[in-house]
Amino acid sequence: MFDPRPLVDIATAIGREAGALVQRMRASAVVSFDTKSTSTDVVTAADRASEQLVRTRLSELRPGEPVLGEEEGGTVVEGLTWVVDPIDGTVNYLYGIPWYSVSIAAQLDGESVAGAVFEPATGRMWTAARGYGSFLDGSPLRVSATTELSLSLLGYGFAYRPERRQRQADTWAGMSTRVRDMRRAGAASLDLCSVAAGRLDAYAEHGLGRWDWAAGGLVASEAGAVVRLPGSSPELGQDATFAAAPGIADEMYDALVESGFGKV
Ligand code: LIP
Repeated sequence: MFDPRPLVDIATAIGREAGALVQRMRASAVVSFDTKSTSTDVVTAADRASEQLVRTRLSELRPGEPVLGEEEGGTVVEGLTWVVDPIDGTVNYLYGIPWYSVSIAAQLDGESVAGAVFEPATGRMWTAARGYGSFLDGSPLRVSATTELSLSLLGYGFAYRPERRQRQADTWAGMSTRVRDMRRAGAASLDLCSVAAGRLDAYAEHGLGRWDWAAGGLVASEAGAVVRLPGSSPELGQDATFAAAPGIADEMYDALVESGFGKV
């Protein structure tokens, strides 16, 4: 039987190396930076250097295996593909908010089998291997036991494009009276890990890249979360990512649909 755990070890080791580089570079990397899809969608020299380090190390440790990365692109193939977000939460990184990660996943035929989400600012390491559970610094993770929607804490996000943000804001306004409270933390990989740890009861967002959810989605599902990845739930929207504790997953899903989440 295929054992993905050695792939977690590789993702963990490389994630730490890239995270150390990201931290070393921060003072200079945030002085001048480029933008991508909009003027608020930033990319720094640290994003690029981190992805280059990950690619170089993967070519040494796993020669010939393809890589899909946020900054240099790539494609997911049949067989094994490495999926990399060199800095997830780049705006947080730019502002010095210590909530960003280096996210590295291994996908088999497009499905995550191993993942590591490393927090350079704190040194925390989130890991998961399909069928073997998920962990924070080696301690097992389990989602919250929440069963009441009105007592749940919902994580969410916004796209970069202004015209979509207004529609998203309308949805989040509709949800605000149906849950305990809401958090917009700015790093999808860590939002998904937060669901795994019970720090959020649910999380939903549109428009994420595969690199944003590839590792964190596995951490969440291996901790017992109900996870719906882009393309799996048309009612939530073709590019929706959703994760929730099982006790509220159906109710949260329905509430999001009723609030118009599927139409943003
Ligand atoms: C970010 C995501 C976040 C989303 C941001 C952005 P990046 O990824 O982690 O959840 O709301 O718009 O996509 O760009 O920092 O890698």
